Amino acid sequence: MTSVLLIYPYFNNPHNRSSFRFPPLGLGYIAASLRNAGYDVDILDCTFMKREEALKKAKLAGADVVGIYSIVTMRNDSILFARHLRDSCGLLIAGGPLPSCDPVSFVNDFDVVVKGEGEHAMLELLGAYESGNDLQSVQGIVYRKRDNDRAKFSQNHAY
Ligand code: B12
Repeated sequence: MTSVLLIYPYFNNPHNRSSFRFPPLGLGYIAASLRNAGYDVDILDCTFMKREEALKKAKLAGADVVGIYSIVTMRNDSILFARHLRDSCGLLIAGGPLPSCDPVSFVNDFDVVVKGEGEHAMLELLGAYESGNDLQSVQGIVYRKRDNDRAKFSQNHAY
């Protein structure tokens, strides 16, 4: 069955003395939803890692499908992971608060951007990926369509 890696590209600043740390709740929800459907899912939480180590782990995981979280402070790192994994996975998906409100700035580096909640959208995307179907039927996503070598955006509205 298709394997999935979900990445939380937050790197804690070693000078940060605060004892508050926040696990990637949204990715946990998505992982639960996919695991309930029988998928093999791992979460890579980079909070206490160094970039080099995290990039290596992500590549070694060898997942078919990679989903990466982003907010404004994680934008550069989410794109760094996407470029690093571009050629080693079958489907690269961006999600979270920033891709939800600015999807177009992610479509060059990702195959698909999910707008809003990811639990159901990821299930639909995995279904389309496994059956080789067009993404046209998946609601709430933005992706690049190639039409006679001209790239154009397609936006499937969920609401
Ligand atoms: C709690 C919270 C915090 C906490 C903890 C953050 C954490 N790591 O959990 C604290 C206080 C630390 C925090 C800090 C900051 N936060 Co804050 N935070 C929130 C808040 C209120 C809730 C986040 C949450 O837990 N949501 C619930 C989970 C279940 O939802 P979720 O993470 O969004 O995930 C769902 C979807 O986004 C989607 N999804 C998520 N990831 C992925 C991945 C894929 C592949 C897919 C397909 C889908 C997907 O599916 C998930 C499940 O439905 C949101 C506002 C909000 N209402 O969402 C702001 C919010 C995320 N924070 C924001 C900001 C700006 C910050 C700070 C930069 C503030 C600052 N100036 O310091 C810092 C950054 C911290 C950092 N780590 O870099 C912004 C992000 C804006 C943006 N567009 O990027 C938000 C949206 C608030 C806002 N409206 O401005 N934050």
